[in-house]
Amino acid sequence: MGRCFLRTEVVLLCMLAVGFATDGAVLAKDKAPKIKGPIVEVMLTEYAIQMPSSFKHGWVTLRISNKGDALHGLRAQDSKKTWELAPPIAPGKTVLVPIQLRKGTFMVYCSTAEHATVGMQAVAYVQ
Ligand SMILES: [Cu+2]
Repeated sequence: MGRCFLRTEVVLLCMLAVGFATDGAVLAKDKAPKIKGPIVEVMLTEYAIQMPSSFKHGWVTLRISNKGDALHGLRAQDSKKTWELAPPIAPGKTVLVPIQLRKGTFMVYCSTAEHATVGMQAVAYVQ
């Protein structure tokens, strides 16, 4: 049932796979996004990610807002896989991303340039 794409980088994006499973991945602007489960606010700035650190497994909808002045994207990874949660989002824009969380520990980080190395990363614990 999982669909996988091999991106140009080292990103292996597997929808409906173990860990973060995305429902239709990132939503097109012209489509009304499906909201599943509780909405979780994720705020991206230079250079930090503000979001809760612990989650309950199951569906949540990430409301990812770029409150900064640069492009920021969002990826998650565990020891085996990387998931593209949102491609680079323009400053001032917000996207809704429904995802199904599985139990585990995930590193969440910005996919733009070297932002992760200067602080745009967080850890998400899913129980
Ligand atoms: Cu960034």
